[in-house]
Amino acid sequence: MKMVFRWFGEGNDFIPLEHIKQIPGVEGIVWALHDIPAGEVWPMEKINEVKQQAERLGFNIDVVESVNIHEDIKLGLPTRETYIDNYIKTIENLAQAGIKVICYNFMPVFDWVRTDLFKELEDGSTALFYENSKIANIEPTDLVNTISRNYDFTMPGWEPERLDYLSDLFDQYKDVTEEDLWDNLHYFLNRIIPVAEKNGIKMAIHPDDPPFSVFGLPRIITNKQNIRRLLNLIDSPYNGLTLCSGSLGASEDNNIVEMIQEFSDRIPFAHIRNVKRFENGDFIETSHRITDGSINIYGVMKALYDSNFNGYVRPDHGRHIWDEKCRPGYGLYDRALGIMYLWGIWDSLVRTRKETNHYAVNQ
Ligand code: DNO
Repeated sequence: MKMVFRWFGEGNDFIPLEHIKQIPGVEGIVWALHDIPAGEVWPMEKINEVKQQAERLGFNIDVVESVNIHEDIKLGLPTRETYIDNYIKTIENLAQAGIKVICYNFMPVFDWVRTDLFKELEDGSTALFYENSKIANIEPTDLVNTISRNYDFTMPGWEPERLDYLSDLFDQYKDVTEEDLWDNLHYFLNRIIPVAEKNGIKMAIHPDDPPFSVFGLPRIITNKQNIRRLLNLIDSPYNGLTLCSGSLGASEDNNIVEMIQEFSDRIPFAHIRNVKRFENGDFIETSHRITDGSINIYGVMKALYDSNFNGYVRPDHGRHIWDEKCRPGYGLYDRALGIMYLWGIWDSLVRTRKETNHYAVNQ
């Protein structure tokens, strides 16, 4: 397991790389060029700039999250050709800089959706929260205005180029069914997976967050059956999955451990975090600890370990604790605690296997 940490870039993240360096066992940063709109080519100079910043502290930049997909590709419009050509150019540029994994998603309009970014937990910390009844009674534009317009930074997944044309986008998706979305994803993969293969980059699709339709938009990367379908669309190790325990875990029908057991050889990258689900379908993000949420984080780590997982893992959204001023979900403190929890489980699995082998040898 290679531990990595998401960082939003110089001048765009509250956390200096020097602080990330002090978290035990972090080998690389997970990054993106957040100022390049979806659909445009990522220029070599800008990629190299991040590489230099990271390498100064001994970090790799092997994992990119995300190269976002232009809506015209998801909608299957004729204009998708140019955007796919640009995507291919970006893959080639990233390969030149040594990138190994590209995380992306295929969610229409919105990436992740929550109703409250700073909901208080019992311990006084705050975290991202999803409230079913609120979604049922709010217009998407109002949600955007209450959630994401209050900051002087752009949140990933809520970039201005999506939000400024919200009602047009909703109109365009009016007649797009889940099957249309599958077709458009298949078309996109047919063009990019051969390029990814040639360039040694694994494409790792992120599941939909939450894993069900929101505001009537189609969503397809939501459960085991659909992930199997995605991986079978093109049966190549370069067509992979970002296993996100928190996104998939927001639905009680998803058994993450079983998914890892079935798909382990197609998971180059994992996001590990916990969420607490409520009976009415609401959910809140919690600490990574197994007892704080609904997800069997120990089981997730053990399933990865048992499959000899050698990919990249990052802690995912944390709570906001100790009065930290940070991006929602992306503070330093709780994600660092999360890492130590993940290492704790991992190291004891390694230790147990060693001791068992030793015992067996000495019998
Ligand atoms: C939110 C993230 C997502 C994720 C994308 C991957 O915090 O988990 O924005 O990066 O869905 O493409």
